[in-house]
Amino acid sequence: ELVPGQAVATTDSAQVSDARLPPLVGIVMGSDSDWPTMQAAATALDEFGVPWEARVLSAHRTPRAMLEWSESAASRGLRVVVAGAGGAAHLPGMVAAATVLPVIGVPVPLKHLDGMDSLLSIVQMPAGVPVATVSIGGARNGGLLAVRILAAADAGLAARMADFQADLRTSVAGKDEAVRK
Ligand code: RP5
Repeated sequence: ELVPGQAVATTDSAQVSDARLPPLVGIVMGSDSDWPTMQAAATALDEFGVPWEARVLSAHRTPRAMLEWSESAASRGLRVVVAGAGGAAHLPGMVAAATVLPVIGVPVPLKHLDGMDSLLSIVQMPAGVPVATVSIGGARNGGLLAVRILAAADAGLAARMADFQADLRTSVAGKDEAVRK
């Protein structure tokens, strides 16, 4: 059974956070080696009860499958894509080229270049094809940004985001209290 938090096993594997709900967010990555980074996006979505699916689709190694998934994403009910890749990280941009959905790019750091290669590959998109790039390894923010995009048309989700932000304020206030003198 597909359970959130499990490693993505093959290029054909798919995961959903709740099999009863159709996924609203597609999490795609160029390799299963990206999953330890990308899992944070899934965790953030789970915290807000947003159903997601995850796929391994490579812009370079499985270009046709990547395009097929991207071109059908909106009609299948997805509303946002979080796409992560490392190195010559063309996946987020290629997905953005093949869908009308908003695409959030996550630069995955590899052992060389500290993820700067991934960042620059994702962030430097040509005019007309936007990818909203988060920080290197910033998959949690990628998930949270996806929640915010969905929350723009979902009052319940917006209220949960407001609660989340209030918790952040409380957390920082507690830390301030602990160290200030
Ligand atoms: C990229 O190459 C993937 O997104 C991954 O970050 C990187 C390394 O892939 P593997 O070594 O796991 O095949 O396309």
